[in-house]
Formats: sequence, C-alpha cells, structure tokens
Amino acid sequence: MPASPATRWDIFCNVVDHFGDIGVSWRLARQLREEHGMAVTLYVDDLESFRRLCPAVDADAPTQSVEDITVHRWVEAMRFERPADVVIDAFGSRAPPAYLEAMSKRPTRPVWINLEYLSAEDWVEDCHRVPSPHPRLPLTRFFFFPGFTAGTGGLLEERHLAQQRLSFLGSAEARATAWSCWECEPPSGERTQISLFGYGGPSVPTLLRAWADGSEPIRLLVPESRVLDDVARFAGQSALRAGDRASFGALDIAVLPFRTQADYDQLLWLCDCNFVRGEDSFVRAQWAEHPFVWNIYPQTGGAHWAKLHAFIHRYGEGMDADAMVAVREFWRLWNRGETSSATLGQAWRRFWLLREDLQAHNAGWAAKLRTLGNLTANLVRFAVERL
Ligand code: TRH
Repeated sequence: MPASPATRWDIFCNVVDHFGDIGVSWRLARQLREEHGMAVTLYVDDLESFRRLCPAVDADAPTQSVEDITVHRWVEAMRFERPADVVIDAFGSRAPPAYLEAMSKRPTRPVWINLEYLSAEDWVEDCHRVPSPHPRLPLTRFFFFPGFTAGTGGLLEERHLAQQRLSFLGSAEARATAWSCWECEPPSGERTQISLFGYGGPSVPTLLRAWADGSEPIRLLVPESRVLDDVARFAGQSALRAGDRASFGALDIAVLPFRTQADYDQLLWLCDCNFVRGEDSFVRAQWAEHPFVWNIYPQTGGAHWAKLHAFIHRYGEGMDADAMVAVREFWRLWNRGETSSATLGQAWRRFWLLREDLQAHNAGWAAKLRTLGNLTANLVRFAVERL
C-alpha cells in the first residue's frame, strides 16, 4: 500500500555514541526514499560520525542533500520547516519542543513514532505500536519496535539485499574487486577469514592468543574501530591503523579502513565468520548467514544479559542442541571478557567445529526473519493507515 510520493518524513537522530543510531537512521532514510518514494529529511546532531559510514556527507554543512535525502545538522537553536507528515524520533531522540508545538498546530496531525532499540525480549510485543499521549499537546506518539517476531516491526533489510548477496558471491570478479577495495589480498589456501567489529575488552587479546597458538590458519580482518586498541595491545604496539599487518603463529591480522555500509556488507558476505556488535552490524551479520558472534552493547546494571539470552533463545529455536550450547557458551565468554585463553580457545573450537550446522541454521533463520516483512515497509504501512 504505497503512500503518495509527496508524503514527507522527518527523522530525528541524536547520536548517543558509536555508529548504530546514525547507521540505522540512515539505512531507514534511504529505504524510505529509494523503495517507497518518500521525501525524507534527516536531522543529525553528529555529522562527523555520519561521514564515517557515508563519505558523501560534508561534516561542516548545516544543510545538504545526500542521495536525494535532505540532511540538516541538528543544533539546539535551529529553525524548522513545516513539520512533516510522519515524524520519527530514532532511538531515544526527541523532536524539539518548538517542532512539537508546530506539529500540534497542523490541521492534520503528523504520525509521530518513537522508533525503539532492537530486542528479542518477550515484552517488546506488548509495547509495539502502543500509543503514548503527549502530556500537554494534542499529540500521540506511537512506540515502534524492531524485532524478531510477527508481533514486532521486523528488521531493516533492503528489497534487493538477498539477491545482491547471491550475485556477489556468485561472481569471482565482484569478490576480487571487494577484496581490493578493502585493500586486502583475496584469500589463498585454507585460511579462515574472520571479520572483527566489537567494543573491545579482555576477551579480545585472550582469543587472539588462542588463535595464534592454534593449528588453524586464520586471517583476522579488523576495520578501524574501538576494538583496535585491544588488538594493538595483543600485538605489542601502541596503536594500529588501516593498512597495518601483523602475524603471530597461526594468526594473521589485517587492519582495514572503516568503509561505507554497503562495503561492510560485502565484507560480512566474504568472511567465514563475523564478530559484530550493537544493533545494525548484528542484523547485517544475520543477513550474511555465516556463523556470527554478537558483542552486545553493554548497559549499566547488566541489563544487556537478559537481551543477549533472549536473542540466543529465539535464534536457537530449531538449532541442534550441541550447536545451541556452543553458541551460548562462546557468546557468553566473549561478552563477559574472558581472560583464560584455554577456556575461550576451547569454547571457540567447539563453536567453530559446528560451523556447517550454524551456516545451515542461519540460512533458515534469515528466511524466517524475512517472513516478518521489513521494518521500513512495516513502518510505512503503519503510518499510511493513520495519515
Ligand atoms: O556502533 P554501534 O556500537 O552502535 C550502537 C548500537 O546501535 C547500540 O544498540 C546503541 O545503543 C549504541 O550504538 C548507541 O554498533 P552497530 O549498531 O553495529 O553500528 C555500526 C554501524 O557502522 C553499522 O551501521 C555498520 C557500520 N559500519 C560501516 O558502515 N563501515 C564499517 O567499516 C564498519 C565496521 C561498520
């Protein structure tokens, strides 16, 4: 049920830290524009983070058009245009009071959505699409939750992503081009290719030690990010940067530049195993279908553990019991900051022994997730019903 192309969407994105807030907001904005023909404006308070994953962004421009999306640097004292038909507060962002006042004065009130963080916990279904009236203004904001079940908004996935992945993997030329864009030699011999993106912590050098001492040749590909500090510590260096290479026993390390989201997708498709984090890379690893390891965003008071276990529980449905134990154990140690190389190394070997089972399970898991429809299409349907 496509909305009129004139439908205007404003997305407010306050970058709390890292890249997930803007990563998801940007993906959503592009999909709304490209696949649904919406007129999209993105308000972002940190253009520098945005520029990292989309180099076309000018971090100094107060207003610009990027891929046919209007991007405003969101600063406190700013004048807003007429409020849009649909307004999205992304991940705890709050459209400013002056904008809300203007929304409340529109003859047709905008559809106002609070796009929430991703979680596999049961309570999400109870809160999805729930209205929350503004305490003072005649406005209602609706909670919209991404998720892994039919009672949620689903996950972001571009319409042609699955097909693009298959074409990419079927083309030796496309794969070779991607390796060279990452400034890497294409894989040779039997080396396992692993990508590493995470928050860092003691389990990083611990696992690298286990890999270095192991018998399986591994090439570890690390895009420039926070985890690099721990990789550098393991390598005995004060810092590492894109282009650096190091070898320790069975382990070769290649530090990669941080590239666009589309390039990062290709890296996930190319690697045999992907260590991911947060929200967006975690979802992209699921579309990549290779075995993956999730470094969950750590929350104060340890609230993330319930989230981690809720996901493992859902993802593990239909999984072979041994594989389920191996995933739970290895992910738990990885997130806990395990410092025993013997313990973490053993958990890794158990996990990696089951890689073929995990790969097969992941194909079924991705297919199951696709049946939920994607988050953007679900959001459009929700908004159109209320316009
Ligand atoms: O950066 P993150 O840690 O973001 C987090 C999460 O969203 C978390 O839930 C939230 O609470 C916190 O931010 C504030 O991890 P995430 O979500 O995986 O986002 C990383 C983005 O970076 C993702 O869109 C992929 C992108 N990326 C690139 O575009 N190029 C790259 O080379 C790499 C490594 C990542």
